[in-house]
Amino acid sequence: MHTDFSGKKCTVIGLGISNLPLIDFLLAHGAIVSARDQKDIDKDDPKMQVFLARGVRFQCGADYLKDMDGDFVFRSPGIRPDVPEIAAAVQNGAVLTSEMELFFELCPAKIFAVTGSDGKTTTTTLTYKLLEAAAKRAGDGRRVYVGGNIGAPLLPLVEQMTERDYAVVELSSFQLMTMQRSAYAAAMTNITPNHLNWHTDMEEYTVSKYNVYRHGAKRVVLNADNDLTAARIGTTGAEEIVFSLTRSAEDLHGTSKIYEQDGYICVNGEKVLRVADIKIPGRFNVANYMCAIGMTLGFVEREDIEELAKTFGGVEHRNEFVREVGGVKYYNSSIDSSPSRTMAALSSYPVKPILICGGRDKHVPFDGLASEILSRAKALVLTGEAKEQIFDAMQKAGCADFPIVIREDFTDAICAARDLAQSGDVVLLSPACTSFDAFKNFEERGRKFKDIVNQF
Ligand code: UMA
Repeated sequence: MHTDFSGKKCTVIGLGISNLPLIDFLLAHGAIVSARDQKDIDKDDPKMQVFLARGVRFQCGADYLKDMDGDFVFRSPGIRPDVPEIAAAVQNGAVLTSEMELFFELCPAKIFAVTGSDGKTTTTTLTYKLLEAAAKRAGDGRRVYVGGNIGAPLLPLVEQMTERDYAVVELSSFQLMTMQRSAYAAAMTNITPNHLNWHTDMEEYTVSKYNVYRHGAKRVVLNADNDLTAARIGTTGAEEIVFSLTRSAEDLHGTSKIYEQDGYICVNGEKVLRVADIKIPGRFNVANYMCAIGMTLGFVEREDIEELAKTFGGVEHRNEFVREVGGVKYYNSSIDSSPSRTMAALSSYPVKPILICGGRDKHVPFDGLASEILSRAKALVLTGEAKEQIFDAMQKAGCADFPIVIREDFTDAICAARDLAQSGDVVLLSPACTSFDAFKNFEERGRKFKDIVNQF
């Protein structure tokens, strides 16, 4: 892609986390920027005032996509590339791209990219932390960056990156769908049905994910336990590192093999990490460690992996260990805004947790969750808008003797969970609902939970 924006007309669609810093970047490189969003902008916002003063033209509301032209069109991840107005602009000669594609185009650092339906944020974070330990050990001033779908745009930092640095990027299928470049090392944690209200079908979703390596990745890390990622083994033309929670070394085929044997994660016959040393709970986190170890193979030392495993308490709001009080361990998994995520969280703990659930429902049935709660939780505390709905599902599932407490107030709900708990128990916030009935977002809900628990 041509990256000289001086005097070029650039249309930026979607004014969110990815694209606001992109506008700064384009303005700094002499572009003429038109910014569009279905939502109206707040003209009193100092950021918007700066943009207006610098000549950015805004087109918002119902007609925000109308009459699109220009040399470049940058879409937000959540906007499909084939909406008719974008297709028409491309037909008229515009280059369709995005903040992430421009980052890949310009980044001099070695890029390590992680995608997948589950576990990508944890795997991205582990990869980042391992490379950071490696950089520290090298002591030569190289820096490690982390961003992408994880929530931090990397484009604003690209001009300070050098060839010696590492950039670890989490990529979503939305971002990957139009990607024309690949990372140095690319991982797919797994591919299972997801975002099918955005993608036309499973095929489109899967092919988008494959874009993470298809444009020249040197190293590909693949999960041999998942059909759609295992299907790529032997086809990528890159160094293939395959990992599995269930298969033995003999049953794996790749340049390097990562598997579990005698309680250790092993790499090509060598014991690398004792599984019991991994502080974050859940079998899926063992797989996330395998994937991150594959991504960083040859870059990190065994001691760095062990140190991380023993100390890393998890990504904030994802099965995050908060503290232990009176022998009760409290975990915050406020990110779990759907029943399927709560079901996955419930299966992560060695003891049956006392579960705190509820919030605003996403019109997804709670029936499957209710039976999981009956078999995998010790007790249930309900709060938030959806509490009655979840309670109804529990009754349908046959909860006669199962302890359920309902509390209107979030703080009261957490106190009720504490009162139910005895030494050795786990209290888990995994709401199965969004936070929007009472909070700005899941982060605010998770922080509130931690504040309350820290006051116990
Ligand atoms: N908008 C439109 N028209 C549309 C859709 C959106 O005008 O059809 C506007 C919205 O009004 C909004 C703006 O576009 O003002 C941007 O919204 P956005 O949420 O689509 O994008 P960002 O704020 O830039 O956030 C994106 C990712 N969001 C999505 O992919 C939907 C964030 O991932 C990511 O952290 C961020 O870029 C930084 O890279 C979030 C996510 O939910 C966490 N990702 C999905 C996932 O992980 O499952 C893919």
